[in-house]
Amino acid sequence: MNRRKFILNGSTVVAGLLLAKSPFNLYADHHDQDGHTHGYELPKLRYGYDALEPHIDKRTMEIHYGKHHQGYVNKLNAAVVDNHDLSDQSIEDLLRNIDKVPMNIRQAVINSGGGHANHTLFWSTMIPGGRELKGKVAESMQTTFGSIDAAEEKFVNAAKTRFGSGWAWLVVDDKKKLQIYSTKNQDSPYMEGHTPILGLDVWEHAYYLKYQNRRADYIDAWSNVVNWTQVNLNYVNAMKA
Ligand code: MN3
Repeated sequence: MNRRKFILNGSTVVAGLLLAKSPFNLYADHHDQDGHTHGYELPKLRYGYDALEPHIDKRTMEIHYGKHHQGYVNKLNAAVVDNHDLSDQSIEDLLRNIDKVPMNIRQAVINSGGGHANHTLFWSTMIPGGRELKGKVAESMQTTFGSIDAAEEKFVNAAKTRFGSGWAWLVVDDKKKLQIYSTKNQDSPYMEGHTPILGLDVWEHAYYLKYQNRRADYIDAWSNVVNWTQVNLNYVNAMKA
Protein backbone atom coordinates (compact mmCIF):
# COMPACT_ATOMS: atom_id res chain seq x y z
CA MET A 1 0.00 0.00 0.00
CA ASN A 2 0.97 3.63 -0.39
CA ARG A 3 3.41 2.92 -3.14
CA ARG A 4 4.86 5.72 -5.19
CA LYS A 5 2.63 6.65 -8.09
CA PHE A 6 2.97 9.36 -10.66
CA ILE A 7 0.70 11.13 -13.05
CA LEU A 8 2.50 10.82 -16.35
CA ASN A 9 1.81 14.30 -17.67
CA GLY A 10 3.37 16.03 -14.74
CA SER A 11 4.96 15.62 -11.40
CA THR A 12 1.89 15.26 -9.23
CA VAL A 13 2.63 12.70 -6.61
CA VAL A 14 -0.47 10.79 -5.61
CA ALA A 15 0.88 8.81 -2.71
CA GLY A 16 2.78 10.81 -0.15
CA LEU A 17 4.47 8.40 2.23
CA LEU A 18 7.36 7.36 0.06
CA LEU A 19 7.81 10.94 -1.05
CA ALA A 20 8.93 11.76 2.45
CA LYS A 21 11.49 8.97 2.25
CA SER A 22 12.80 9.97 -1.15
CA PRO A 23 11.88 13.49 -2.23
CA PHE A 24 13.65 13.10 -5.56
CA ASN A 25 10.72 11.45 -7.23
CA LEU A 26 11.70 10.97 -10.86
CA TYR A 27 12.81 7.41 -10.58
CA ALA A 28 10.57 4.41 -10.88
CA ASP A 29 10.07 2.42 -7.71
CA HIS A 30 11.44 -1.04 -8.36
CA HIS A 31 10.13 -2.77 -5.26
CA ASP A 32 7.03 -4.88 -4.93
CA GLN A 33 4.61 -4.50 -2.02
CA ASP A 34 6.73 -6.68 0.24
CA GLY A 35 9.73 -4.46 -0.34
CA HIS A 36 11.66 -6.91 -2.45
CA THR A 37 13.33 -5.80 -5.63
CA HIS A 38 12.11 -6.92 -9.00
CA GLY A 39 14.86 -5.14 -10.84
CA TYR A 40 15.40 -1.62 -12.09
CA GLU A 41 13.02 -0.60 -14.85
CA LEU A 42 12.97 1.64 -17.87
CA PRO A 43 10.82 4.65 -16.87
CA LYS A 44 7.81 5.49 -19.02
CA LEU A 45 8.26 8.34 -21.46
CA ARG A 46 5.83 11.20 -20.87
CA TYR A 47 5.63 11.97 -24.62
CA GLY A 48 5.83 10.17 -27.94
CA TYR A 49 9.06 9.41 -29.77
CA ASP A 50 8.22 12.08 -32.35
CA ALA A 51 6.96 14.68 -29.85
CA LEU A 52 10.24 16.57 -29.60
CA GLU A 53 10.55 17.00 -33.38
CA PRO A 54 12.12 18.84 -35.08
CA HIS A 55 14.62 19.45 -32.26
CA ILE A 56 15.15 15.83 -31.23
CA ASP A 57 14.16 13.43 -34.02
CA LYS A 58 11.96 10.36 -33.70
CA ARG A 59 14.56 7.81 -34.83
CA THR A 60 17.10 9.06 -32.32
CA MET A 61 14.49 8.86 -29.54
CA GLU A 62 13.53 5.30 -30.51
CA ILE A 63 17.11 4.08 -30.42
CA HIS A 64 18.29 6.21 -27.52
CA TYR A 65 15.42 5.34 -25.19
CA GLY A 66 14.50 1.86 -26.44
CA LYS A 67 17.98 0.48 -27.08
CA HIS A 68 20.59 2.50 -25.19
CA HIS A 69 18.65 3.19 -22.00
CA GLN A 70 17.12 -0.29 -21.96
CA GLY A 71 20.64 -1.66 -22.36
CA TYR A 72 21.85 0.22 -19.28
CA VAL A 73 18.89 -1.11 -17.27
CA ASN A 74 19.56 -4.68 -18.40
CA LYS A 75 23.28 -4.51 -17.64
CA LEU A 76 22.65 -2.89 -14.25
CA ASN A 77 20.22 -5.64 -13.28
CA ALA A 78 22.67 -8.28 -14.43
CA ALA A 79 25.43 -6.70 -12.33
CA VAL A 80 23.48 -6.55 -9.06
CA VAL A 81 21.16 -9.56 -9.41
CA ASP A 82 22.96 -11.61 -6.77
CA ASN A 83 23.34 -8.79 -4.26
CA HIS A 84 20.10 -7.63 -2.62
CA ASP A 85 21.92 -5.16 -0.38
CA LEU A 86 22.63 -3.30 -3.61
CA SER A 87 19.56 -4.01 -5.70
CA ASP A 88 17.11 -3.10 -2.91
CA GLN A 89 18.41 0.49 -3.00
CA SER A 90 16.96 3.22 -5.15
CA ILE A 91 19.18 4.04 -8.11
CA GLU A 92 20.11 7.36 -6.48
CA ASP A 93 21.20 5.65 -3.25
CA LEU A 94 23.07 2.95 -5.14
CA LEU A 95 25.15 5.66 -6.83
CA ARG A 96 25.51 7.79 -3.68
CA ASN A 97 26.93 4.70 -1.94
CA ILE A 98 29.15 3.68 -4.83
CA ASP A 99 32.12 3.22 -2.46
CA LYS A 100 30.27 0.30 -0.85
CA VAL A 101 29.80 -1.54 -4.15
CA PRO A 102 32.26 -4.47 -4.48
CA MET A 103 35.18 -3.74 -6.77
CA ASN A 104 34.37 -6.58 -9.16
CA ILE A 105 31.08 -4.92 -10.18
CA ARG A 106 31.73 -1.27 -9.26
CA GLN A 107 32.62 -0.08 -12.75
CA ALA A 108 29.58 -1.88 -14.18
CA VAL A 109 27.36 -0.09 -11.66
CA ILE A 110 29.02 3.25 -12.45
CA ASN A 111 28.48 2.73 -16.19
CA SER A 112 25.06 1.12 -16.24
CA GLY A 113 23.59 2.52 -13.02
CA GLY A 114 24.83 5.95 -14.00
CA GLY A 115 23.42 5.42 -17.47
CA HIS A 116 20.04 4.51 -15.99
CA ALA A 117 19.87 7.48 -13.61
CA ASN A 118 21.24 9.97 -16.12
CA HIS A 119 18.83 9.06 -18.90
CA THR A 120 15.85 8.93 -16.53
CA LEU A 121 16.55 12.54 -15.58
CA PHE A 122 17.21 13.47 -19.22
CA TRP A 123 13.79 12.27 -20.51
CA SER A 124 11.95 13.91 -17.64
CA THR A 125 13.52 17.31 -18.19
CA MET A 126 12.40 17.54 -21.80
CA ILE A 127 8.86 18.33 -22.97
CA PRO A 128 7.36 19.32 -26.33
CA GLY A 129 7.54 23.10 -26.63
CA GLY A 130 9.72 23.51 -23.56
CA ARG A 131 8.75 25.42 -20.43
CA GLU A 132 9.74 28.85 -19.19
CA LEU A 133 12.65 29.16 -16.77
CA LYS A 134 11.26 30.78 -13.62
CA GLY A 135 10.72 30.15 -9.94
CA LYS A 136 13.20 29.27 -7.22
CA VAL A 137 15.74 27.69 -9.56
CA ALA A 138 15.80 30.82 -11.71
CA GLU A 139 16.38 33.01 -8.63
CA SER A 140 19.18 30.76 -7.47
CA MET A 141 20.80 30.65 -10.92
CA GLN A 142 20.81 34.45 -10.93
CA THR A 143 22.43 34.81 -7.52
CA THR A 144 24.89 31.94 -8.01
CA PHE A 145 26.12 32.70 -11.52
CA GLY A 146 25.41 36.44 -11.79
CA SER A 147 22.63 36.19 -14.36
CA ILE A 148 20.49 33.65 -16.19
CA ASP A 149 22.48 34.36 -19.35
CA ALA A 150 25.74 33.66 -17.55
CA ALA A 151 24.36 30.41 -16.14
CA GLU A 152 23.15 29.26 -19.55
CA GLU A 153 26.46 30.19 -21.14
CA LYS A 154 28.33 28.20 -18.52
CA PHE A 155 26.08 25.19 -19.06
CA VAL A 156 26.37 25.32 -22.86
CA ASN A 157 30.12 25.69 -22.56
CA ALA A 158 30.32 22.65 -20.28
CA ALA A 159 28.34 20.65 -22.85
CA LYS A 160 30.38 21.86 -25.83
CA THR A 161 33.78 21.33 -24.25
CA ARG A 162 33.24 17.89 -22.73
CA PHE A 163 35.76 15.85 -24.73
CA GLY A 164 34.38 12.56 -26.00
CA SER A 165 31.31 11.09 -24.31
CA GLY A 166 29.65 12.55 -21.26
CA TRP A 167 27.08 14.87 -19.74
CA ALA A 168 26.62 18.51 -18.79
CA TRP A 169 24.94 19.11 -15.44
CA LEU A 170 23.14 21.59 -13.28
CA VAL A 171 23.33 20.15 -9.78
CA VAL A 172 22.59 21.00 -6.16
CA ASP A 173 25.82 20.17 -4.36
CA ASP A 174 26.37 18.87 -0.82
CA LYS A 175 26.34 22.45 0.52
CA LYS A 176 22.98 23.14 -1.19
CA LYS A 177 24.64 25.35 -3.80
CA LEU A 178 24.07 25.18 -7.53
CA GLN A 179 27.00 24.01 -9.65
CA ILE A 180 27.44 23.57 -13.39
CA TYR A 181 29.99 21.11 -14.74
CA SER A 182 30.39 18.10 -17.01
CA THR A 183 31.27 14.46 -16.36
CA LYS A 184 32.78 11.77 -18.55
CA ASN A 185 30.99 8.68 -19.83
CA GLN A 186 28.03 7.88 -17.55
CA ASP A 187 29.59 9.18 -14.33
CA SER A 188 26.77 10.47 -12.10
CA PRO A 189 26.84 13.57 -9.86
CA TYR A 190 25.25 11.37 -7.18
CA MET A 191 28.66 9.70 -6.76
CA GLU A 192 30.00 13.08 -5.57
CA GLY A 193 27.11 13.59 -3.17
CA HIS A 194 25.48 16.06 -5.55
CA THR A 195 21.89 15.94 -6.82
CA PRO A 196 21.53 16.47 -10.57
CA ILE A 197 18.48 18.57 -11.47
CA LEU A 198 19.18 19.02 -15.20
CA GLY A 199 21.38 16.90 -17.44
CA LEU A 200 22.29 17.06 -21.11
CA ASP A 201 23.55 13.95 -22.85
CA VAL A 202 26.42 14.82 -25.20
CA TRP A 203 27.31 11.29 -26.26
CA GLU A 204 27.28 11.09 -30.04
CA HIS A 205 24.42 8.57 -29.87
CA ALA A 206 22.25 11.43 -28.57
CA TYR A 207 22.60 13.54 -31.71
CA TYR A 208 24.64 11.94 -34.49
CA LEU A 209 21.72 10.70 -36.66
CA LYS A 210 20.32 14.22 -37.07
CA TYR A 211 23.23 16.53 -36.31
CA GLN A 212 26.27 14.37 -37.17
CA ASN A 213 29.33 16.13 -35.72
CA ARG A 214 27.48 19.41 -35.03
CA ARG A 215 27.16 19.10 -31.27
CA ALA A 216 26.59 22.85 -30.88
CA ASP A 217 23.52 22.68 -33.15
CA TYR A 218 22.14 19.82 -31.05
CA ILE A 219 22.68 21.76 -27.82
CA ASP A 220 20.94 24.78 -29.33
CA ALA A 221 18.00 22.62 -30.49
CA TRP A 222 17.69 20.89 -27.11
CA SER A 223 17.34 24.25 -25.39
CA ASN A 224 13.91 24.58 -27.08
CA VAL A 225 12.49 21.54 -25.28
CA VAL A 226 13.83 21.92 -21.74
CA ASN A 227 11.15 21.38 -19.11
CA TRP A 228 12.20 24.09 -16.65
CA THR A 229 9.04 23.45 -14.62
CA GLN A 230 10.42 19.98 -13.83
CA VAL A 231 13.92 21.37 -13.22
CA ASN A 232 12.46 23.84 -10.73
CA LEU A 233 10.64 21.01 -8.96
CA ASN A 234 13.86 18.99 -8.88
CA TYR A 235 15.61 22.01 -7.37
CA VAL A 236 12.98 22.50 -4.65
CA ASN A 237 13.10 18.79 -3.79
CA ALA A 238 16.89 18.72 -3.68
CA MET A 239 16.96 21.73 -1.36
CA LYS A 240 14.51 19.99 0.99
CA ALA A 241 16.36 16.68 1.02
MN1 MN3 B 1 22.58 8.58 -23.99
